[in-house]
Amino acid sequence: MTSKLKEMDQLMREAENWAKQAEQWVRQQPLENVYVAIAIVIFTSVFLILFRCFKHSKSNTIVLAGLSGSGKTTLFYQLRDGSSHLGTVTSMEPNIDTFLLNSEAQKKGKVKPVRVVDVPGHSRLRPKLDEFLPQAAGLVFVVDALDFLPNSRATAELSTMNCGRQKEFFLYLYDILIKASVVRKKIPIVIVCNKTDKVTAHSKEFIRKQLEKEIDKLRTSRTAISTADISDEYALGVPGEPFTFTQCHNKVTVAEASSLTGETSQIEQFIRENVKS
Ligand SMILES: Nc1nc2c(ncn2[C@@H]2O[C@H](COP(=O)(O)OP(=O)(O)O)[C@@H](O)[C@H]2O)c(=O)[nH]1
Ligand SMILES: [Mg+2]
Repeated sequence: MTSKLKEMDQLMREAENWAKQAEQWVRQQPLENVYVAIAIVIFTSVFLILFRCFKHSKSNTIVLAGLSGSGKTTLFYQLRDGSSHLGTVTSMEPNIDTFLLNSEAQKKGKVKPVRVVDVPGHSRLRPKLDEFLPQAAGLVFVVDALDFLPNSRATAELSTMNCGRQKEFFLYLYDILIKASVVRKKIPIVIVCNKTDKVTAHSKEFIRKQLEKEIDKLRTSRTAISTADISDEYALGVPGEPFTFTQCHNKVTVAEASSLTGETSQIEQFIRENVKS
């Protein structure tokens, strides 16, 4: 016991010695050096504090987008409650809630809650998307894999109304991909081929290829009109090469899901990759 006390005493004395030597050294320094040292300490502290704040403010918002009827609201409830709340009506206001993913409910305290925004697909409400995109850690673009008929023969046979819907659909995705808020912040996007519980649903590979083809067409026709001078839009892909999602500055992946039956693991994985605990 006494030896421990002695050790402590010795240590204290050494520390005092060190402090005295440091004080002497500081006194010998020209005043400017001391000021510089103080400035460095203040600067570093401010930097560290800001860094911490920035780290904490990392977004946990996931935005759900896509045409109405693709299954966004069903997905929203599936992620939150693990059930589909059958019979959802067409929403006119975004559904917003912050929650633990239902599949992670038992990990309470270990995982970060996710803020999910379900933006209605109605064309009049699309500007709402611009409100939420700047805060997004990721965007889930829901595609109705049942209602997907993009090949030219089928399109030719479609009624004009359906044809318009297809066009609207491609334009919606295209407009998101060229948005400055998406490209500059490199917001990761997952294109979800939904409703795969039905056997007639198209595969994600098929949908990916068709989307790339249609976006390629839009890209050529659109850049011919605007000379890409519009400041809040970015040109897509590599000039002279057929468009693929891998050319995007942000990560664009394709996944499959059935929000009705709760097969949403690929979406949950995307969310967890982008909303870190
Ligand atoms: N078979 C099937 N139907 C679905 C699926 N997800 C949604 N639906 C149906 O598609 C319709 C539109 O869904 P909703 O979530 O309201 O779409 P939203 O307009 O994008 O919000 C509803 O009748 C849903 O029951 C799915 O994964 N499989
Ligand atoms: Mg909805």
